Amino acid sequence: MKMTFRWYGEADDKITLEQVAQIPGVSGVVGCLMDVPAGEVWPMERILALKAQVEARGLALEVIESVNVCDAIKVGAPDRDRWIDNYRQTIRNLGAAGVKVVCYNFMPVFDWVKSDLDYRLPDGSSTLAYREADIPREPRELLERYQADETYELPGWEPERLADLERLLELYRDVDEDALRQNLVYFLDKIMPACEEAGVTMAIHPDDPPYSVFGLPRIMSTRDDLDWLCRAVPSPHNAITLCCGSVAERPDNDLYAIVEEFASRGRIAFAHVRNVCYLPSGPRDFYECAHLSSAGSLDLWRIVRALHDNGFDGYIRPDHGRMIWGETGRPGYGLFDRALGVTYINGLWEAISKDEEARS
Ligand SMILES: [Mn+2]
Repeated sequence: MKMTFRWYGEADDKITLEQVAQIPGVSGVVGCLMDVPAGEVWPMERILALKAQVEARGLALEVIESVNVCDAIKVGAPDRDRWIDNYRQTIRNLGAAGVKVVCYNFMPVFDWVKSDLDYRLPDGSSTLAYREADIPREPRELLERYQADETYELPGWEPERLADLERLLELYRDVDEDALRQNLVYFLDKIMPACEEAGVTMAIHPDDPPYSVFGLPRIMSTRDDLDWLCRAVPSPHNAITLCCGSVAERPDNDLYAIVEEFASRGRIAFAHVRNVCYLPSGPRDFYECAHLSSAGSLDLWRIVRALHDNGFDGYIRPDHGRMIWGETGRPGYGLFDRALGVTYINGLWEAISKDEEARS
């Protein structure tokens, strides 16, 4: 297990690399180039500059989140091969710089949906929440809500892309789940040889939330979806980002069984470990709580044990944290609560490992 921490880069993150390096037990940064538009090639010199910056702090740059897949590839547009060529070149560049895992998603239009970005908990902390009754009927209304506060800069919600919302929705009008599945396999089949050559593993992030929102197709929501993709593209370079929170946002997903199964099959390249707290207001309502098991609805000890006992040796990171201790910034991506998450997950891992050693 290699513990990492997501960092958006000097221009886009209030958190410094020095702060990340001071979190005990973090060996690497999950990096990205926020300003390269989806579809364009990530320039080699930019990747190397980021790597040098990260390594100067004693951290590794082996995971990227995300290299976004552009809409032309997702909808299977006539010119998609041109964009796939670009993606392939980005993979080659990243591999040459020592990157091992690329996290991406294949969700149409919205990378994630929440009803609240500033949901207040009784202890005064603030977090993200999803309350179905509060998700507007029209996607535009949700975006307006997000954009009302200009301090929110949300990954996956690039302003230029959002300005084009109507055009985007139109683009997906004839794309049903089957078409989206075919487009995903087409994309992966085309890039797998480059991944194999470059030593880069593609790790798909499950849908967040794991069901259709605004009538758009979703194809990475359940155990069977993950299984389908592993079989459709059997290369070991086609793998999963097991995001515990996203999977558990659908209570009929058996998260622990999914972690056990895909870890033992060697298909989890990257794990996002977090907790959620289900709300009584609706079967799909929840907020993102502290990582600690007793703070929410998930058993983090069971999750970490399922990874550990099934031979998981990939990258792991804490996921969204609350805003605590007066911190402000990118919703879900403050320093303090995620750092607590790192320490907690490392503690669980140490206890589980030493228990096993003591027994053997
Ligand atoms: Mn995640």
